[in-house]
Amino acid sequence: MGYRIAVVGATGNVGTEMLTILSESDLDVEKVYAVASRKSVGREVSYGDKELKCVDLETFDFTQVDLALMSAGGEVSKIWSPKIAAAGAIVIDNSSTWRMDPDVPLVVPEVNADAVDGYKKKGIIANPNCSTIQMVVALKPLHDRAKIKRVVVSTYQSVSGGGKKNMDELWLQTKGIYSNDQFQPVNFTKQIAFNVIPHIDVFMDSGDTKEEWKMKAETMKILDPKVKVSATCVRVPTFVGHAESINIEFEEELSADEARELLRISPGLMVVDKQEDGGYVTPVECVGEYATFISRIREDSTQDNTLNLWCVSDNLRKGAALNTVQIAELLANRKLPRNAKSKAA
Ligand code: 2RA
Repeated sequence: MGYRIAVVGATGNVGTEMLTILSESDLDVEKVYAVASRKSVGREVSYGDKELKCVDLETFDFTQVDLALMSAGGEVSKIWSPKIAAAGAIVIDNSSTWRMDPDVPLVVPEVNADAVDGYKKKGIIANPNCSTIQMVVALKPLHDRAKIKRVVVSTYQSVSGGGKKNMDELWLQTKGIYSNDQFQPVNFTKQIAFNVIPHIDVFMDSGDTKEEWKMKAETMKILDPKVKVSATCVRVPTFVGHAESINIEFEEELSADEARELLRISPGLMVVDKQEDGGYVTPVECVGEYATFISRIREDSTQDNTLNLWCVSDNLRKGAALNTVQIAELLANRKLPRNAKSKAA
């Protein structure tokens, strides 16, 4: 008997990706439910070559599923993830709500797969922030080889990270500029079309934004609490695909050549790195891909034991939906039992 899975937030950017990736996964799936808010009940969503009708989160019986893949926003997760766990299902939650809870594992399978066993505490596993996931997949093999002291990262984050409404606004602003229509930013603080905005999520007392704090705190929880991270997170006018410029200082010497060969053989990564026109990956090329791409690997001539690299990944896939399904696959490989509270267990 396969797993019965609820995708909660099935009509959002990440929810639709989770359904697609589930349909492509080797996971033994018996039944998938598309769960959404009341306003989307009855709406059809694609699950591979099938169509699923959305059912109502408020009335759905979660004792009939073994896993709930959540991407419905922080407020919904705060209320519903514990409720769903209490119904006996294991929740893999994409919001930031549970990530720093000491009783909730924060998991990137290529980095800290064994942490997934911590799900037994609260029945909840947290999926990290998209910009954190792609970075730690790249950092992990380098950290194991030469022990990372400090990371300085600048991100170039596509608007899809903020949901469909942001994608619609970029499109409208771009059209507005070409057609000389006047427009006022709605979801963004300033014009995003043909512009970049150094502000994602809210500002904190430190002067960092919460997105920058997430990259710091989550990397310490997933990879190593001793690794120092300084982040600047920027919204750029692309639709899908986050890019990052990463400067990494190591305890030990690590040449660019050695790093390149190490990354080339590491899980979840694809190295495209030639010092020539087009010898690197750009966000439009990562869309729909599972891999995190690494380019521009080079020594930092201004500081010993320090490398620079460029990291690009589909923020809706590895940054969210794919990592979530990979965590589900980890649980299945660990023979996760079916929901004991199901009537037909
Ligand atoms: C963003 N990382 O890009 C945040 C949330 N997905 O908007």
